[in-house]
Amino acid sequence: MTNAFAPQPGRISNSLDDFWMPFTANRQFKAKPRLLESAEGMYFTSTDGRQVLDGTAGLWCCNAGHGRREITEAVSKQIAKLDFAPTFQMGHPLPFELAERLADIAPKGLNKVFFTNSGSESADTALKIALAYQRAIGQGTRTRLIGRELGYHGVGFGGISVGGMVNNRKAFPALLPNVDHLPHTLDVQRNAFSRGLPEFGIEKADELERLVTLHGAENIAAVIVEPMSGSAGVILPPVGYLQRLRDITRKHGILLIFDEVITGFGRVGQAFAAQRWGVTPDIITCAKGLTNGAIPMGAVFVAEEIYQAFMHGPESAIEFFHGYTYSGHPVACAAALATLDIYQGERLFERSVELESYWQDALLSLRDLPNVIDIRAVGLVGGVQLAPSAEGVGKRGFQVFEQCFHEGVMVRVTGDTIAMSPPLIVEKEQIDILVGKLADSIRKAV
Ligand code: PXG
Ligand code: PLP
Repeated sequence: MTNAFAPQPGRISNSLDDFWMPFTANRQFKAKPRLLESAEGMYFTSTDGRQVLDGTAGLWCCNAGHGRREITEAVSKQIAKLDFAPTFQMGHPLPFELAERLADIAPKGLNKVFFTNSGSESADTALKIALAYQRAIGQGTRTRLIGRELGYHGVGFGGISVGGMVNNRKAFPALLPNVDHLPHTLDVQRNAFSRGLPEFGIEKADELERLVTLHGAENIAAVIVEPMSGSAGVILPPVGYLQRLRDITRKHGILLIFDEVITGFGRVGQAFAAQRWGVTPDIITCAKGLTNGAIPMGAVFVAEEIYQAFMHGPESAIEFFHGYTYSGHPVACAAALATLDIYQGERLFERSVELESYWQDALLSLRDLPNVIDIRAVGLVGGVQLAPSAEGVGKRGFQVFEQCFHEGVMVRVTGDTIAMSPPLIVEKEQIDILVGKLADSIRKAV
């Protein structure tokens, strides 16, 4: 039993034993915990009273920074006024208002919004909409889904089936049938230390033509990709790649889904990556930044034509047999509305473009440090890839991550790549601190 908390009146025990932590080395963590107790602006405070600069917006969530009073107040007011109301054959005003606000900032034409509670639920919802849409338009043979190697679409069975991170899949052999994968676009050999989008790799999109030939266009429902892969270590789309995917999917009647759970809400410079890179998919998934991480919520944006394809049959018929108890939860909606007000009032989406070149310079200054083999940065997201140590993949990365936390900055590690995505309110001096501490930690790692 580990006692990690300062004893507090009323707490039954100070043990860490009973919480089965997600995506965590539980035994290692509980032996040497990293616990956060409060947060304000760009900083967490740890349970041992240290200030920790947030280099990852929590877990890619808190784009407006922490402790935003506007969100706290909106949530408190809403929970007192209407704590819950069903949205199955009932309604309340907030999700309608929120959907309209979201449609305003989404790429043109993606103006119908289905609410979920997480990115995983958004991904599974998007896949189900795609399959049901193809049936609705008389294309019922289109049952195949195509994801991409190294893709992350959450942890539902749909998401791990189209996802391409092997550890998330390998213990679960009974995945969705009829799935295939495009190759990933990480190419350190040709693209290392690119500034912005990598020059090489557009031809990886042509693999979709090969899959169409292999499976038959008439059997493929949708392609799902992250416009920029976050979880797998910040993998950027090569120049022209997303447009090529758009051209091929359109040519063959295949829906294109962008999973923007990380890239949504200003991470790469506009509201959505689709807008930053000028490619409009048929469906967009999001979560995280939608409520600034304060209350769980996700959403799926759908093109008008897709929604309309469902609006047939008797008016009394439910058009889509899908939904979550908490779809459009009033408290989550209130959090999202307050969050959008902040994003717009403080022009935070624009800020990640304004700071982009400073951010890229700062990160690229690490290129000559020991073991740094690639640096990738766009908007306010960056990845620093280290060579694996002799002890095995991920060891060096974890050591740097732990050292960073010790030095007072929180970064994210995946394999041997350090990923960073500071809140969009970050100041240049804080970028310097973040990158400086990361540099120190890389130097200290063996
Ligand atoms: N799609 C994408 C593109 C994501 O990045 C999800 C779906 C799932 O969202 P939920 O809310 O169900 O977790 C995500 C989530 C990491 C990390 O390692 C990334 C995510 C979650 C946790 C850790 O960087 N992305
Ligand atoms: N399991 C059971 C037994 C349920 O009754 C429900 C919803 O009513 C669910 C799962 C799904 O829960 P949610 O709608 O929160 O996803």
